Amino acid sequence: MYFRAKEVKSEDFVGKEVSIRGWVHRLRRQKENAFVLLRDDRGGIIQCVFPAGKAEGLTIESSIEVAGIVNKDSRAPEGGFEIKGRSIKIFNVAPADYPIGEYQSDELLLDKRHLSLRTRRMIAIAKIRASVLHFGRRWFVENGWMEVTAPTIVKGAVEGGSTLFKLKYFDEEAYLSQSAQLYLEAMIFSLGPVWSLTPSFRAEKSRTVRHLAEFSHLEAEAPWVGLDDILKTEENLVSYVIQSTITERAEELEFLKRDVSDLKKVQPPFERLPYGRAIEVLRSRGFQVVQDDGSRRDIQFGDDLGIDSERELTKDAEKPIFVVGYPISVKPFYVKEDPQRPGVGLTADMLAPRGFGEITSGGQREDDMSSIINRMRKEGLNPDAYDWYLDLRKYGSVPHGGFGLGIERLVRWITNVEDIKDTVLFPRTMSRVSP
Ligand code: NSS
Repeated sequence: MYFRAKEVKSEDFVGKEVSIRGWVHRLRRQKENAFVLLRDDRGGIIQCVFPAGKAEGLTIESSIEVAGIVNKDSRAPEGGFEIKGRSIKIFNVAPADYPIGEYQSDELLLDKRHLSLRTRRMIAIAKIRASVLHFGRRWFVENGWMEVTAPTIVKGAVEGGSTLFKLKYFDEEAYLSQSAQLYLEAMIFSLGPVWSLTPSFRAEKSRTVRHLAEFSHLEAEAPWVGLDDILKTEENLVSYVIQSTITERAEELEFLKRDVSDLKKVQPPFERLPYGRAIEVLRSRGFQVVQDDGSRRDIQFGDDLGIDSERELTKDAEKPIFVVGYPISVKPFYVKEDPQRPGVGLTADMLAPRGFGEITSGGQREDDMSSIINRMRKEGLNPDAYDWYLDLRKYGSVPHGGFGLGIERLVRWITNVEDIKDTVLFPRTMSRVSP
């Protein structure tokens, strides 16, 4: 029987013989003894001490199996327990040129991500991400939502043509999906409230710390709901995921030096800030936008909110803020226009506090056939390309709505890492498709 480091670092194991498998994380030789920090396959670390002769030939990242007696010694790093090694079996001796050391450029760490994901920082982030996914799934299951899977090879744009990845699909042209939304909309008629976790693809031509070309998209859709129901779903889901994750991953968050006192305050309800009010706040602070020709002007009603305006709006906030009621002119064709306020969409983005910005976007969908066709035409889309989607407005259309949440955006906020590329093990961006 093999143990992991975490299990044997306990009073119960002191004096017992254990076997443990892993990799040489650090190595220090003295005249008499060799000190090996062994990293197991869940990133747990324990010191193993050998008579110097037994550790000969060992190198960083060599894979080993150690048998020995658990010993308590306050000098032992990583928690005051160690293994007095009796025997060591070497599976593979790694060459001495292991490229990941203590100080490396971010670019090198990305080029060698297949190896740098063995670092403690990446292990901690990966574990937090796993908890986010786990608790997200659990929230949906416990609240009566059904998990579904939508295709990722599609024929139509959801979020505008400029970020579509085109691909050759046998003799046709197809795209990588930007969102499962249109498919989820089809499913609510027979499956009720549904949700999915699928990769979404965006040919993002800008380099930012919050955009990926491929991201994990958590999406939900339900019949007979309005904007307010959707926002309640979002704030309940996000609060649950955060509270559960910071409890389960306290150790990892501490390793990352993430102060969780702010995150503890993330409980419903979140503020609803009307879009018009957001523009007033930004104007009162002299906020400007850069125009296409590079010149600047004051932000005004009708402008979309970009990264900088989101940062300005949330920099002092402790909890997320919903910006509600964007003009339909800055939102896609599917957003329902508020019948009481022409030009205003029944839609909201959730902005994470402290400048992290948008993590979800959702709202009520346009359920009227002629309105949605008009909106498609205004956006330059050909309604014929959406024939199956328009059938949903024809056969038993109902008020409905949903949202999409970017997992990496949420993990970035929870972990407080600067670059979204570090929230995913193998990031895809404009300049990176490998490893
Ligand atoms: O484009 S969104 O704002 N909205 C949609 O795709 C809807 N069709 C979702 C829906 O209602 N079912 O993207 C939703 C979220 C957004 O708030 C971000 O958190 C995330 O998806 N997102 C991204 N994350 C990382 N990288 C990129 N490029 C990205 N684009 C969106």
